[in-house]
Amino acid sequence: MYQVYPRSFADSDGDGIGDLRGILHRLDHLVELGVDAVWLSPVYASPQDDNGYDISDYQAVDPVFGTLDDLDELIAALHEHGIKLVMDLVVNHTSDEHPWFVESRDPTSPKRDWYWWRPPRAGLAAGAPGAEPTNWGSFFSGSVWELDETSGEYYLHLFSRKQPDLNWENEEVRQAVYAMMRWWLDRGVDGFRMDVVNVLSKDTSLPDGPVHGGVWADGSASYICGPRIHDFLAEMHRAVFAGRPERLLTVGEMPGVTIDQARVFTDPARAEVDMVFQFEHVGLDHGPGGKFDVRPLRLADLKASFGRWQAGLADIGWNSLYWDNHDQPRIVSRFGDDGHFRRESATMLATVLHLHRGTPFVYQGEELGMTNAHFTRLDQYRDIETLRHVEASGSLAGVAERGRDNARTPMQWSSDPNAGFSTGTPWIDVNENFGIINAAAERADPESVFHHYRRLIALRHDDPVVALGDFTMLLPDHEHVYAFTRSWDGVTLTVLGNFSGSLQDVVLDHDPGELILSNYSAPATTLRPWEARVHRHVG
Ligand code: ISL
Repeated sequence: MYQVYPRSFADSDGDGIGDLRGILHRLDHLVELGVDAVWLSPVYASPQDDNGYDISDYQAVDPVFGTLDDLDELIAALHEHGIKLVMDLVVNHTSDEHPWFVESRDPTSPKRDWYWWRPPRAGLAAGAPGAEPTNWGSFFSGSVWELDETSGEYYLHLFSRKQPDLNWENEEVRQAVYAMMRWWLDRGVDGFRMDVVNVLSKDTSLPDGPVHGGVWADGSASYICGPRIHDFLAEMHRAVFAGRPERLLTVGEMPGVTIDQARVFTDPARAEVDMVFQFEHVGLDHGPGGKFDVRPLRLADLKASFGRWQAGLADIGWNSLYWDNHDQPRIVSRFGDDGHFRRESATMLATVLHLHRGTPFVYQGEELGMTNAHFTRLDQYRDIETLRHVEASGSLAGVAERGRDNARTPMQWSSDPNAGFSTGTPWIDVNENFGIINAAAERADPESVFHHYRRLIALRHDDPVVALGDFTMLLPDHEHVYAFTRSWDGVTLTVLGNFSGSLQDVVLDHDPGELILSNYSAPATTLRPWEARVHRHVG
């Protein structure tokens, strides 16, 4: 599955912002790569406070991205190539400019209950310090509560103040969302990636949370996998997906989800979602201060984490596999070496991830080995999470390593001006390295990151052991080498990845068989810097 972040993919009309016709012009790239499905980040009508994750009309395309006709054309064109289209479903919150919320601001409106409106804390006046109904902090810094002066009540927003949370306790809210989802399926889309879908159900008593330092508390115990989440997802499945003849796909984005919960969410017998995006492996290099508190990764921790998820979802459920998306820094800069060994480390990381059991996701540009932005000035950043964090903390520490804009610089198509992304001024700076790292150069070089991704995708399509094989972790304590096997029907793949820039000797206690894929051309016994190898043994 390939994720397109439309704002940064390809701009067809020169306004500096990517759009649907831009994607249509670049379909060859996806076809050549061999992807089965595209996940399209939001293109709905939106004030763009959080780049489209703040939706003001679920059934319209934002003019910045094009029209509904363009989207129909994109769906048809993808389908002609056998590629499915999965839309982003953002229904924990709407935009504050959505007509539902505009109506809800009136305390006498029937839509008042569609959102979480609460009076100030008992004994305190609206707007007084500490008068917020709970002490919870927002994902984007500050309180989760915003005061509406007109009614003197607060509304809940786990994300920005322009993203009020819908009240999923309200039956009409749920039915309105399901109707909207059916409308998209009837239009031909093949499923949904569901934004923060495990926070839909809140503890309605809204208790205060523990303070771990800083002003605002952690309210997550009241909304991560809350009391009615399984009921809601099962109901959604019955109302939207059950009985449809098409093969549809759902993946729920679930920060804080545990393996035990993921087994329940993805148990086919329960019919909730097909897979979840879990966050454990992308939190291993966070310090106690959170994502901007940068710590080095210990490879043994990564292996322990993935190993637990592989074992935990082996018999029931299914894993998603990802390094990158529009919220994460670039993996080659994060766990690899984006300097001298960029090609080697990007291809090694891809090999290790893609040969796990589960459905791999490729985020646009990952297949080119695109790197972090390496921005140096605050005025280069656009992301609301980053800007709010810098405002609240007064510091840029960790932002260059962890800011979400690392993933959001324009797709590097060629060495033309603006990397061939736009003829106008891009909404965010193009990474300075586009002259060297770009799709045209990658396609021309048979040993490139792009062609390695293509080979990994082809291997998954051609050899059933990749999709179906059992997973066994080897060398769990080795500090630099990631090693595992996959077995199915008498075939065993052995996968080795060197997570270091130095030579590593590996002793295996089985014959790994023929070398079928590697990121080095000449054979050798010792693993070279960032080398990846896939061996295949039959019998
Ligand atoms: O990006 C993050 C890392 O700090 C997460 O906290 C992220 O906000 C969380 O994973 C939820 O992400 C999704 O919902 C957000 C949106 O900003 C993200 O882009 C989206 O992927 C609110 O809709």
